[in-house]
Amino acid sequence: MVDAALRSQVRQWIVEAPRITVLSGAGMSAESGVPTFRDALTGLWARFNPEELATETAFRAHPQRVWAWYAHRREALAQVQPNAGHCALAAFALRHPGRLTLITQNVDGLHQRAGLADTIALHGSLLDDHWLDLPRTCCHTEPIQSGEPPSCPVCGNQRRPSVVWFGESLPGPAFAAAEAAAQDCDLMLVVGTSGVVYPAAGLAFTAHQRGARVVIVNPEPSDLDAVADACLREPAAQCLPHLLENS
Ligand code: BV8
Repeated sequence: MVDAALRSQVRQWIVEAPRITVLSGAGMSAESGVPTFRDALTGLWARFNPEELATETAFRAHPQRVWAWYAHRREALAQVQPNAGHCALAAFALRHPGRLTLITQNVDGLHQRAGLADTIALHGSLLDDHWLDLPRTCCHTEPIQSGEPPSCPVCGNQRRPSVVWFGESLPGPAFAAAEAAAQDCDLMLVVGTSGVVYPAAGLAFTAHQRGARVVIVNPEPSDLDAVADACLREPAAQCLPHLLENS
């Protein structure tokens, strides 16, 4: 049930906020048909935890299994489009240049496809890959040998998805920009995240501690509810257009 009065209050907070930071997670893309991170473990991968697949150790131990999981998720992305929530955020950013900073934990590129080119992508991109080990001359000169995973035909160096795996540090510049956006904002919208994964989830605490209002958009409770000034129990693609359009 939509809380229209709370939604209207949040709309007013948005109008009044000179600087808005958005922190999005997998729920942002749920209505585009992209399974949330936890849901992405179905079928062949149902028996694994994300932490058992999304790590360098898992990739080195089972390169074909891990590569196949990412290839499966990548193929699914080819069929999906940004949803009304992605588009509402991009349209708002266009109407208010420099006022909205978007930080995403998602690796699906949908915010960027909706028009938010300067999205801070904390966990990299499912659409790109790079060398697992430091590339040698042969990795640059020889054609990549196809396979699961593709590899260098001379030294055997493997390609890996350009996502941040568990146990890997986030890209320094991206996380520094995200921390600054959390520290400097007047309002943080936390959309579609369980708040389980760090250091990304910690950004909501940073915003709260710096005195920003924190608004959560999530049909379910999350680990970040404790720092929220308001929780809108609605799906992102339904809620964000109401919050952002005509403002
Ligand atoms: C780090 C890319 C420093 C990969 C991802 C041991 C060693 C090292 C670190 C750790 C450790 N133990 C713990 C840690 C920290 C670890 C961590 O947080 N673990 C968790 C599991 C406890 N973090 C790390 O490892 C990070 N690095 O700490 O580096 C370091 C380095 C070396 C040594 C020591 C320290 C790296 C974390 C990045 C992991 N990579 N993605 C891939 O995609 O395969 S994270 C991955 O999980 C996703 O990208 C996403 O960010 C995250 C899942 O979170 P959500 O986005 O919230 O998704 P989820 O499915 O959980 O929730 C969806 C939500 O949406 C739900 O609440 C649901 O209700 C809601 N929803 C559903 N529908 C809708 C909706 N909301 C709105 N509208 C809807 N329609």
